[in-house]
Amino acid sequence: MANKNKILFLILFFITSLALISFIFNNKKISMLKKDINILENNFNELSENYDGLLKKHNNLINNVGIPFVKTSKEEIILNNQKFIFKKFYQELLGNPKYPNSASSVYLEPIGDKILAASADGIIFYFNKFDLNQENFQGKIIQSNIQNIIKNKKIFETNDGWGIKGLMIFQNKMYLSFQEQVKNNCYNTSIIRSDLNFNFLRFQIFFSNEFCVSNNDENEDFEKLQSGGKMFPLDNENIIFTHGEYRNRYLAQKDDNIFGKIIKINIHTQKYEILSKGHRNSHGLVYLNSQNVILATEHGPQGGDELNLIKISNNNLNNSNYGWPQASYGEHYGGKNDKSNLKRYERYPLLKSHEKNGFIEPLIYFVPSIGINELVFLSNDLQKKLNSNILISALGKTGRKGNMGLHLIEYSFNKKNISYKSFLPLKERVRDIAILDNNKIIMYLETTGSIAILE
Ligand SMILES: [Ca+2]
Repeated sequence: MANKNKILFLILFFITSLALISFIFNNKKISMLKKDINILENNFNELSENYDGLLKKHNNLINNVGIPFVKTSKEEIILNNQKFIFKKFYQELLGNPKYPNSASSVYLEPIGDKILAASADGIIFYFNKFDLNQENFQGKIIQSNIQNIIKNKKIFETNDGWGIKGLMIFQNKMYLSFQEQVKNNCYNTSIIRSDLNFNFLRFQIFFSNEFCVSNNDENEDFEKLQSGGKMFPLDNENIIFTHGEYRNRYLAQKDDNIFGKIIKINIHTQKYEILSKGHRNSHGLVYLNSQNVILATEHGPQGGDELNLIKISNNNLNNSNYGWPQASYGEHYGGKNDKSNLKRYERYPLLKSHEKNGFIEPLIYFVPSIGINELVFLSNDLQKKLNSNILISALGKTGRKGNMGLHLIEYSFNKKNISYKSFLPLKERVRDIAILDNNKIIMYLETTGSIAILE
C-alpha cells in the first residue's frame, strides 16, 4: 500500500512539476513574444511616421517646386513618309496611374501659350508651350479644392483604374470627369468644373446623374475602367460627353440611363439628352462643326475596337444605335471556348454584323484590339502634310501589333470611305494627344510618365 502511495505521489509530483515548468516556460515565451510584438509595433509606427513624413515632403515638393521635366531624347522620325522631330520630357514625381503597369497618367489641353495638365489623381499644373524648346522645365502647380469636392477618395490614392477620366477647357472654364461614388458602393461618371484661374481652381459639381451601378452586384460584372468620361464642346450652350457602361452591358441598350451612351449636356441648365446608344467605353471624342457629326473611338472587349461616326441631325435614338453589347467584332474575354462565358454569350451574343442586326456599323474596327483611345481631327496644315485627317492614340500592351503608338486614318466625308494610312509605334501607352499651333502634336506617354512632342 505504502509503496503504491509513494508511486502515486511521485507520479503526481512529476506531473505537477512538468505543468509548473511548462507554465513558467510558456509564460517566458509569451513575455518574449509580447516584447517582440512591442518592438514590431514600434518599428511599424516609426515606418508609418516616416511614410507620412515622406508623403508630406513629396506633396510639399510638388506644391512648392512643381513638377520638373527633363528632356531625355530627341530623334528624327518618319510618319507617313514625312520627317518629324520627336522629343520626350520625363518626370518622376507623379504617380497613381490609371493603369497599374504605367508610371502616371496625365491629360493635356493647350490654351493660348499655355498647356494645362491634369493627372489621374487630381494634380493640376501648367507650363508654357515654349518650355518644350528647353532642355528642362517646371510644371507649375495650380492649387484647388478638388480633394474636398470629389467624394470618391480612391481617385487620389489608387493606381488600379480609379481616376480623372477627362479634361476639357471650354469658355474659360475647366471641366474634369471622374468616377464618382454617388451612393454607398454605387458609381457613375460625374463632372466638376471651375472658372479657369492659374492660382486656384474652385471646383463645383457640374454634372452628376443619380443613376449609378453597384460594384458588388452578383448578377452583373463591374469594371471601373469602362467609365468613358471624354468631353468635347458642341456649341455655345452645350457639350458632348461619353459615359461608359462599367461592364453592366445591358444598360447600353436601355434608354432610361446614360450608361453606354454619348450625351449632350446644356452647360447652363445641366439638362441632358442622349445622342447615341450601344457604346461600350469611349475615350476619344470630337465634334466636327463643318460636317455636324461626332467621331468617337470605342474600346472593344477582346478585339472589336471601333471608330464610329455619329450624325447629330438624326436625333432619333432608333437611328443612333451602335450595337453594343448585341453586335461587336470582338469576343468576351476568354472567348467562346471559355465555359464561364456561356451565359454571357446567351445574354450578349456579340453578333458579327452591325448592319444586318439593325445597328450602325463602325467606320473601321480593329481585331485584335489596339487599345483605341484618344482621337484628334487634324488641322489643315497637318492634314496636308500627313495626307490624313484623323489621328488616334493607342494604349494596350507591349509586343502587340498596333498597340502603344499613333494611328493615322483618312476619312472622306464626300465619298464616305475610310483608308487606314500609317502606324507609328512609340512603345508607350499614349494616354492623351492634342494639336499645338496647328502643326505640332503633343502627347502624354504614360508607360514612363513623359510629355512628348512631334514637330
Ligand atoms: Ca459598335
